[in-house]
Amino acid sequence: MDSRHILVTGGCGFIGSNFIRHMLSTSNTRITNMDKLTYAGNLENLKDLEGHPFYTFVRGDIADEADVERAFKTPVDGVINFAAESHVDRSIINPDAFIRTNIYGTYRLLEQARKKGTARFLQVSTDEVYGSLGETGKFREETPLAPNSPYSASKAAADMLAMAYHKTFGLPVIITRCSNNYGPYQFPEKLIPLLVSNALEDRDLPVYGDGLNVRDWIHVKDHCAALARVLEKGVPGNIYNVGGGNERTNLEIVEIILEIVGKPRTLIRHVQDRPGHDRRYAIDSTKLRRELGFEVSVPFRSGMEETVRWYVEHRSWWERIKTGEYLSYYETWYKNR
Ligand code: NAD
Ligand code: TDX
Repeated sequence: MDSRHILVTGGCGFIGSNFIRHMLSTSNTRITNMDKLTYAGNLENLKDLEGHPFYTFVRGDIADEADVERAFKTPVDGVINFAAESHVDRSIINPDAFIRTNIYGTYRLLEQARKKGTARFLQVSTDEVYGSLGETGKFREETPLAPNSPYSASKAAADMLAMAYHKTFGLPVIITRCSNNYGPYQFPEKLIPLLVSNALEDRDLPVYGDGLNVRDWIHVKDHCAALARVLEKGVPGNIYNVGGGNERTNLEIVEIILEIVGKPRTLIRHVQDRPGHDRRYAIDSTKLRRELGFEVSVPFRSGMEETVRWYVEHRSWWERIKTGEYLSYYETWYKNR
């Protein structure tokens, strides 16, 4: 599928920006990136691509019908929808934008793709739609949806709507559900970049509750490679789980970061737990491996060392973010914890 034209939404965020760079360096795909530039969208994440002949940026909101129509004006061969409100804690403070963007915005994209007869629609979803696991077991594609936060409920709603467009209208929808990503350009409200940047500033490292919640970490490079594979070879109407096979408690993550940056454990501060905090996520990616031949390639330890080094070397990137709106969010959320 070389020389195709893909519409990427939310490409100025963490995973979208890594994905666009991945696609432009590994294929002849032309990319239009439509992003609203919310607090999490940052043009700096793709500054190196300015003037690239295969890359176009348009500012637009997926929940705005006119913006979406404009984005589809030049025919597109496929859509990959990253655009979302993505932070669980913010969805607890105020779910409004989550409902609007994640549900209504996905609906607007699906509707336009249906009108235009778009050949592929990849909805980038999350393992959080499955809810929380106990000490054993893994999420499979057939695991019933049981989201616990406004964020994950909005993503689950979008998944169901996307699959309904496949079943009802024959739109070639594919859904991926990935576990927790880490890597460069992640907004420093998420656990790993928050801890690394706080440690570098000798600030407290907030750990929710007992710190024994488990996440399955995958390097963003592996997630992007998996998405490229699914875009090319995935079968419409299917869901593919994407996992790193790297289960770690949050406290283990804190310890690894402290060790890499050489800071003391005294920075750790246990704070009040997140309401509705999912205890454990673990993903079974057998289907992706067997049917599409995809394997993760970044070992966790070296991926973490490279990631921490990136935040050390890009201090001005996160320092510019940790001002203004960020500080008021951070203070509101952590004030009483
Ligand atoms: P992010 O918050 O870093 O980026 C989201 C991007 O979407 C930003 O550039 C933002 O400006 C844009 N956006 C928000 N609302 C928009 C709107 N209405 N119209 C157009 N653009 C809008 O998020 P991320 O971590 O890169 O996540 C990307 C996608 O992957 C999300 O759909 C998320 O649910 C999913 N996901 C994330 C993870 C993870 O660990 N980060 C894991 C699994 C799935
Ligand atoms: O300050 C913190 N302290 C802390 O203990 C923060 C921000 C988080 N945590 C805990 C909560 C979680 O158990 O760390 C874990 C990871 O938290 P987040 O980085 O907020 O990620 P999570 O809630 O697991 O959701 C992420 O993975 C799935 C992404 O933000 C979602 O977009 C994705 O769908």
